[in-house]
Formats: sequence, C-alpha cells, structure tokens
Amino acid sequence: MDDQQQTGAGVKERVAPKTKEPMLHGVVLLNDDYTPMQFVTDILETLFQKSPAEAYRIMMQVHLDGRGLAGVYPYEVAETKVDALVLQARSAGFPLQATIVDV
Ligand code: TYC
Repeated sequence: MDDQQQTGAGVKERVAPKTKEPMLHGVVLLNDDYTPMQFVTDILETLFQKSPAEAYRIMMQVHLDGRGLAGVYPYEVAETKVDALVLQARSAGFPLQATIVDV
C-alpha cells in the first residue's frame, strides 16, 4: 500500500550500474623466422583493421622485439581473430602465431 511494500523482501536494490564492460583481451603477434613481413602487414590490415602505416609499425615491433599487440577485444572476438590468423597463415604455409593476453 505504500513505500514499505515497494522496498520489501524480494526487491533487490541496485547499487551497481546494470551494464558492465566486458573484460578485454589483447591479441599478441609472435615473431618467427619464416613468415614474410608483407604477409604479417597484410594480416594486420585485413584482420585487425590497421592502417598501412600502423600495420608496418606493429610488424616491425614484432620482428625486432619478438612480440607486439595487434588489437584488444572481448575474449570471444580475440579467439576468433587468432583462429582466422592461424588458418590463413597455415593455408599459406607460414608458422605465424598469436596469443591472447589479459590487458
Ligand atoms: N621475422 C619475420 C621475417 O624476418 C617477419 C615477421 C614479423 C614474422 C612479425 C612474424 O609476427 C611476425 N621475415
């Protein structure tokens, strides 16, 4: 009949916002001695939507440092990117690898 009933048992009062950011995961490319530089930059442009300049920068970072961040996504998207990368690399006969990390 009044406010008392509206806030009674079974009504959970919300203290946190309803929506929550999904945890983000980084896709990290790994260096190897056989995958051509051009193949890596192509993958970064097509699969990770990088500009040609950014794709080249990331590829060179991986080449020189051993690893580099290709992109940051919700887990299932990151997983799908890695699967597509590995499939394309193996189809082309290259050992390119990527791993998923928490960010
Ligand atoms: N190191 C490779 C080469 O010299 C190029 C390369 C860059 C390979 C980045 C993998 O993730 C990679 N051809």
